[in-house]
Amino acid sequence: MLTRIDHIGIACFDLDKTVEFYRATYGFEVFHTEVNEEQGVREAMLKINETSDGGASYLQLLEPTREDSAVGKWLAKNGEGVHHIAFGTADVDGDSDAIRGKGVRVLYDEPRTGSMGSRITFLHPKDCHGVLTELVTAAPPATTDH
Ligand code: V0V
Ligand code: CO
Repeated sequence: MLTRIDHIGIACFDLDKTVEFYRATYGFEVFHTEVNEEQGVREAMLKINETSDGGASYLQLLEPTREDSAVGKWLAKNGEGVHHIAFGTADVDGDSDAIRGKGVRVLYDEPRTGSMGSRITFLHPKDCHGVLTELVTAAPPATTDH
């Protein structure tokens, strides 16, 4: 079951400048940054709010690490802007299977690694009225040994 907006993915040419815009304009601070080589992105997560299912909603600012990545290709064609929307679920495997069963193309056979150790998959934008749609299951909270 999809229970929240996990994030909105925004493609940008210059991550540092875009982060600074969101800080200076809205007061949003960076919660997390990482490079995801498989996806070809350098990203910053800005937490907007916590949600009632224990998760949170973020803006995900994305700068391509290579021109032939999904975000690199999209930027070259469209310029900066909203690239995808991501729904949060506790069960990305079950929800992808159910959605695939409705005839929507799910891009990965098995979910891959996303931001902050999450597991992610994508639905083809041509099957979703022009919206590249991601499904995310957040990593379980870190446990300690004591
Ligand atoms: C492409 N199209 C889009 C789109 N990207 N439409 C809406 N939103 C987008 N973001 C349209 C494009 O205009 C074309 O339509 C058609 O799809 C085929 O696009 P293409 O330029 O030929 O590109 P493809 O087919 O090589 O790749 C498109 C897909 C690719 C969606 C398959 O971008 C992909 O695999 N995306 C999933 C991975 C991804 O986006 N990773 C970056 C975020 P016309 O012109 O034919 O009508 S990583 C992330 O979110 C992480 C790590 C996270 O959340 O944790
Ligand atoms: Co994303």
